[in-house]
Formats: sequence, structure tokens, C-alpha cells
Amino acid sequence: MEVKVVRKVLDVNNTNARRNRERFAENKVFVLNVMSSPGSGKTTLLEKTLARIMPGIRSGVIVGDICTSHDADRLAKTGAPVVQVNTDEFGGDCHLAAHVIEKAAENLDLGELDLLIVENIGNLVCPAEFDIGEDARAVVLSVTEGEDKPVKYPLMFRECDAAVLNKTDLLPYLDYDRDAALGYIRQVHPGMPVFEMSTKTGEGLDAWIDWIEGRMRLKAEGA
Ligand SMILES: Nc1nc2c(ncn2[C@@H]2O[C@H](COP(=O)(O)OP(=O)(O)OP(=O)(O)O)[C@@H](O)[C@H]2O)c(=O)[nH]1
Ligand SMILES: [Mg+2]
Repeated sequence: MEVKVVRKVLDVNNTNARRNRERFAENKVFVLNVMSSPGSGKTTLLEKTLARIMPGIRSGVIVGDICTSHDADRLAKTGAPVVQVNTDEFGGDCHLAAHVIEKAAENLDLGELDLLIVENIGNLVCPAEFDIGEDARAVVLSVTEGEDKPVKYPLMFRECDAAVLNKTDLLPYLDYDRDAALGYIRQVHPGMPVFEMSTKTGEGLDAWIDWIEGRMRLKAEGA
């Protein structure tokens, strides 16, 4: 019985996600869903990405948190249009579902955007289960979280198109086995690009930005 209920929720979500995807395609906007556990550095990554991405790429953000507009306040300083979703107002969901993205997107002029980045709610499990109509998904993992998260939370790493290994500036202070972490990511999702970086210093950010721009070009070419 419980399984049936869950399946129904996901079926409804998939229908909503299809509608979002069509709407994003009509407006020629590329949608990137960024996910991670709380505090891995999603907002910092977005701040730096928006500051560095090719001028001429018109970007907007939908950011999800259970409470507060802290992240929206930070991201608004980039000059990009930002919509904050607080799920506390409808039950404190630990993920952004497709119908929530649909509502949030009504506050943006999609026709004026080339790139819409969604910062999902900090959670390494639920967001991976909900298609929101995005074109690409990325997971951020920081070195302070330990090496084995990809094998403990495999769905997230399996479902993403790229991984960011963040906070590399802290490596000198940690007993972090980088090769083990990369090995675990490869074990769960062979061939997925991994961008090692410090969003704090900006080191390693360029390859990530090249990846986003490349994915946007592929979509524009209809690939
Ligand atoms: N040392 C270091 N700290 C970082 C780096 N990136 C982010 N931080 C810090 O990590 C903390 C969390 O960063 P956020 O960008 O807010 O993380 P988040 O994933 O958006 O957090 P939630 O939205 O709450 O899930 C902040 O104190 C950041 O300054 C990094 O590359 N190196
Ligand atoms: Mg954040």
C-alpha cells in the first residue's frame, strides 16, 4: 500500500516535470539542478558561478530552503533575479518538487533567461527522487563530509550528470583520502565528470563553468 502511494506521488511529479520541461524548452532556458547535503557550498558555488559565467548568458536562480531567505539575499547581490522557496509554508518538504518549481518560475520572466539554476534544499537523499524538468543535475560534495558519501547515498550520485568536490582549500588540514572519494564516485557513476574546487578561493571553478556552457551549447544545437 505504502509503495503504491509513493509511486503515485512520483507519477504526479513526473507529469508536472514534463510540463516544466516543455515550458523551459519553449523559452530556450537551460535548467541546472544543484543538490547536496546542507552546507556543502551550493550557494557559494552559485555566487561564484554567476559572477564568472560568460557575459551575455542571462541567468536566474530558484533557491529552496525550509526556512529563511538567507541564500536568496546572498544570491541577489550577483544581480541575477532570484526566487526563494520556503517549504516550511507547506509542510517543510526536504526537496523541491516539480509543481513547486512551476509556481516559483511564475515569478521569473523565462523568456529573458538563458540559464536557470535551481539550488535544491540541503539533503543528499530526497531531491534526487524528484525530477523538476531540469536539463542537467549536479551534486556538490565537500571534503569535510568524508570520502564515502557516494556509496552511502548512491541514488544522488547515480542520478547526477556532474559532481563538484568542494572545499579543497581545507585538504591540508584534513585526513581526507581524495583518491578514495574519487573512486567511490566512479564506482557509483562511472565516467561522471568531477570538478575538484574551492568555491572559497575560486580554484578549479573554470572547468565547471566550461561544463555548464558546453551543456548549454549542446542543448541549443538540439543534441
Ligand atoms: N573553506 C571553505 N569553505 C567553504 C567553501 N565553500 C563554502 N564554504 C563555507 O561553507 C559554509 C556553507 O556554505 P554554503 O554555500 O552556504 O552551503 P550550502 O550548501 O548552500 O548550504 P545550505 O543551503 O544551507 O544547504 C559557509 O560558511 C561557506 O563560507 C570552500 O570552498 N572552502
Ligand atoms: Mg545554500
